[in-house]
Amino acid sequence: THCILLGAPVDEGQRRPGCLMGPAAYRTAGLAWTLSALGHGVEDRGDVVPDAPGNETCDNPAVHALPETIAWTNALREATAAALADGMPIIMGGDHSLALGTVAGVAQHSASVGRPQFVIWLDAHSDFHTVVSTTSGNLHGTPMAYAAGRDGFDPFPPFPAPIPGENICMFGIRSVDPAENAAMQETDITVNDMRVLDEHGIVAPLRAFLDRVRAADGLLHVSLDVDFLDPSIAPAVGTTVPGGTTFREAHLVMELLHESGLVTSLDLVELNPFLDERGRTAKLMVDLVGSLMGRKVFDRPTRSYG
Ligand code: DIR
Ligand code: MN
Ligand code: MN
Ligand code: MN
Repeated sequence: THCILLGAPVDEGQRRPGCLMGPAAYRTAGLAWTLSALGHGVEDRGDVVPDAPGNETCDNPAVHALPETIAWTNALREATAAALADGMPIIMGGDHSLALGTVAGVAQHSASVGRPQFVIWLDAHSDFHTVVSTTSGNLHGTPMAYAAGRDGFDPFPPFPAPIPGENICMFGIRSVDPAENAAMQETDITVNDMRVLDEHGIVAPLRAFLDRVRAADGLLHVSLDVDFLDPSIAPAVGTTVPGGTTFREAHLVMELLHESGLVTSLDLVELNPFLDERGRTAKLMVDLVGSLMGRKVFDRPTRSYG
């Protein structure tokens, strides 16, 4: 696989500074080296640079950094679509608002090649707010709703080709606000919350979704939020939620995704390297990418997570 690294130092989608250091942390933790050691080609296109923000406004006074987020959305949509034409984009975030742009970029590419788009959302949160419904005002809580074509995104550019609910699968969910929950009930999105994973494990729910992607010859975008993982193994994220996936559950997700051969793009989001020590969470995220890209249990280098 030709892997294309895109830095997305987006920090405006929430209010705890530090996600802007994410791309540097992934580079420092050896993401490129990990991919080349697995036999992949690696091209680091550097950090995406947005245009200067405009002066857009909206009716919800809670909303934070709207013009900056729109500027990132436009820049990341174009960078992701361009990278998909050349290989497999791996977006090194940055907070999750970057997915407003990356998922739109995949949608643009998907329309141009005539293949349906699928998304797997690995997150504690459903990120299904709109600009209108968000009470925190943090736009990192909105990208899944934008991609699903919900109303309430003025003055964002229209999402290129809204993704049908059947093509969206959420995994690891355990924190959903009431307005998000109400809106999700109206969709066909598959929500594999932690309760589902407790009961059925990772394998059956994930295989069921991957079978649908394969049958449709779809493009599969993976959006991996650090808080998908339990905070005990991945503390470097601003919005920790107890009861997340374990080390082995997370690697198993990645291994199954690799075996499927279906993944065409990847977001790594919400890492705040300022919140832990010695790059522990960054290193874990890089190792998870290793599993996603073909590393087997017996290939894993010995490494301390302390
Ligand atoms: C909460 C938290 N639902 C909000 N969201 C996210 O602010 O809208 N935290 N995505 O990571
Ligand atoms: Mn998220
Ligand atoms: Mn989250
Ligand atoms: Mn938030």
